[in-house]
Amino acid sequence: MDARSALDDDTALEQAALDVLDANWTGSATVPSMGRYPHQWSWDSAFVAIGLARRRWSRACAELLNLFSAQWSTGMLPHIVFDRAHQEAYYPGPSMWRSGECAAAPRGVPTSGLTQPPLQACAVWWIWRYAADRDAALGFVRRAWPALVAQHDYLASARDIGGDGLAAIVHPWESGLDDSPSWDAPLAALPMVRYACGPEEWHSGSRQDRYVWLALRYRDSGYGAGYLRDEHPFAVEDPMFNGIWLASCTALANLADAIGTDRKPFDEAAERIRGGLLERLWEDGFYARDLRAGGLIPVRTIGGFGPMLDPGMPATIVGTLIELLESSFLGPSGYPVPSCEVRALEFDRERYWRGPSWVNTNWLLRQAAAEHGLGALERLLAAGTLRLVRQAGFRECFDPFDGMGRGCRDFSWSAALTLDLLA
Ligand code: 9WN
Repeated sequence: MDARSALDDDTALEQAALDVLDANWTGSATVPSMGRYPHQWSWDSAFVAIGLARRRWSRACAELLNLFSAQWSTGMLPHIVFDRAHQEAYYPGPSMWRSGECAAAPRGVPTSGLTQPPLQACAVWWIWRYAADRDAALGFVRRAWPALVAQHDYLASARDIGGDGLAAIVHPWESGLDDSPSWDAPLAALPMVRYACGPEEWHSGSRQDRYVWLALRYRDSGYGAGYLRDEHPFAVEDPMFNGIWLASCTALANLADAIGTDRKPFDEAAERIRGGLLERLWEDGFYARDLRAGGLIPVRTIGGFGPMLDPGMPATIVGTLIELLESSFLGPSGYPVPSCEVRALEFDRERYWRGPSWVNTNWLLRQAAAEHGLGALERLLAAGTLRLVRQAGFRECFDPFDGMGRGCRDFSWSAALTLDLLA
C-alpha cells in the first residue's frame, strides 16, 4: 500500500481499510496478513472485531465465534487457530504444537497450546454497544458468554501461578509483545539443554531457539497446569496482559447486566486484579514481574501502560503514568507511542516490539485515555495513529521517529483499528 495521497481522504482510507479486511477474510476468520500470518490469531481477532463492529457487525460476531469454537476444555483460548489450507506455512505450525494429542484441545481444528492477551470480552462489549439490532446483539452476547466466562476462569485458576490474583504468561508469545526487552532476562536465564525431540543441539541459543524450546517443554508436559505452576521455567506477570484482563472483567460485569446475570463476581475479579497490579507490579511505573527469578524486570515498555485501561485505576497512578508517557515515550516527531522507552539501552527503532510504534497499542492507550477523561491525549493518539497509516499504509508497525512502515503490509489490526478511529 503506497497510495499515499489517496489515503488523505477519510472515505478513501475507510475503503482501503475495508478492502484489506475483506482480502484477509478466509470465510471464517480474518488472518493478520495473508503472507506472513495465514491463520487466526486470538488478540488480532479481538482488534478486528472491534474495528468491524460499526461497519460489518455480523462478521465481527463470526470472527469471535470462530475463535471460541477452538477453545480448549480448560477454558484456554489458543493464540493461533490454524487454517488447514496453509498448515505449515507458518512456523511453528500444527506439527510442532500437536494439539490433537492433548485431550483438552478441540477436536478437528489444530491450534497452538498458548494463549494471548484476553481482549475478547472487550470486543464482545464493543459489538454489543454498537449493534443496530438489539435482539441480535442479545443473542450474540448469550452465545459468547460461556466462552468468555470459561476463559476468565482458566486465567484465574491455571494462570494464577504467583497466587496473588494476577495471571502469569508462560511464554513471550503469550504477551502479544513477542520480542519486548521485558523478556530478555527471563529468556537468558532459561536452562537451555539438549532436547530429545528438538534439534540435535541448540547451537546459537538464539531468541527463536529459546521460544521453541520453551514451547516444546510445555507441550511435552501434556500442556498441564501442574507443570506450569511447579516446573515451567518461564512465568511472568505482565502489566499489559493483566491490564487487558482487568478491562475484560469490567466488560464482563457490564455484559452480565446486559444479559441479566450477576455482575458481582466480575467486579470482584476486577478489584482483585487491580490490587495485584498495584501491590505487585507498581514501583515508579508498572513493570513485569519475573516469578522464577523473583523481582520486577526494570525495563520500561508500552506494556507498562496496560493497567491504565482500568477505569478504576487511582488518579495519582494515572497521573504518574501520563508524566512518564510524556517524558520518556512521546517525542517531538508527533508520531505516537514507541513500544519501548526511547532512552532505554534496549530501544531499537527497527525491531518489532523493541521500539516501533504499533496501531494496536496506540489504540489501547487512546482507549485508556478515554476511560480517564484525558481528551487531549485521546485526540493526540488518534491523530498520530491516523497520520502513520495515511503516510505508510496499513503496515504491521512503524518507525517511531519518521513514521516509515515496517513489517508486513495490509496488516489486519492496523486496518481494523483505523476504521474505529475514523468512526
Ligand atoms: C507469534 C500475529 C501475531 C501478533 C503478535 C505479534 C506476532 C507472532 C510472530 O504476530 O507474533 O504469535 O510470529 O511473531 O508479535 O502480537 O498477534 O499478528
